[in-house]
Amino acid sequence: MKTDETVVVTGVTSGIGLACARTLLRQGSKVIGIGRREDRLNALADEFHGSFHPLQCDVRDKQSLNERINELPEAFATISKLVNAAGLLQGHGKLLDITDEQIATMLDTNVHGLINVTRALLPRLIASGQGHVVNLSSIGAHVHYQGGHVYAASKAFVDHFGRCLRTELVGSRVRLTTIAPGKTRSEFALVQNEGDQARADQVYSSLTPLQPEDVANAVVWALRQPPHVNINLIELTPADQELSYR
Ligand code: 8X3
Repeated sequence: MKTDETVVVTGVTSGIGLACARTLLRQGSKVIGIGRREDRLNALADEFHGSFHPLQCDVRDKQSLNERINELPEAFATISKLVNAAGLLQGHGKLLDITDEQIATMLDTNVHGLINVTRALLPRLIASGQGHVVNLSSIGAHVHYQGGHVYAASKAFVDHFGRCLRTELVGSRVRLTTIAPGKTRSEFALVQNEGDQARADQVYSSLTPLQPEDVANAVVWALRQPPHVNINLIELTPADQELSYR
């Protein structure tokens, strides 16, 4: 399927963001990938030459983000879709067990970063006449569990921010979808555990986790609905993920 759309994907260098980018590129979309790791961005640009534009940037850095977006080459300047996939969890335990720095990193990335990218791109999405924002939230936004605190609440922000933004987008031809996945095997657990692979593996030891591609399928399905259909929310989890703490 060849499309003429250009999609911005944040968090594109790993996990769900990467799976979304790969699925969209294989379907013929052009993708602008926002991420911090230059080597991985360049590898994608080599693999999808001409269809993938690397935008090396930290979503927390609003000024640099806006500058880089304003410098986009003509072939990638008309943007109609945004997938906000950048997000992270850092640390373990109760609220007093995590550091100020971990709290700031999660809030700056999951909340401010998502706001920065959305505000930077919204004028282009509106101008396209076929805009769509897909925000990656989490099952953690819908259930409460011990140890959730800052991360889960940051994802509840994503959920509620999306619902409110959707009300002001009605009539603008910009649709908005929230995707709330459960445990998904990716570098997410490695980041949470500061690179400790054994501890990261434990996160998925009691179940068969979602793969990033499972979540990407939901994202792309929502994007591919006819223009009169807005998918508001998709919540998906591993079949064997415990939800009794709802
Ligand atoms: C993380 C998913 O199930 O670990 O977004 O809370 S879960």
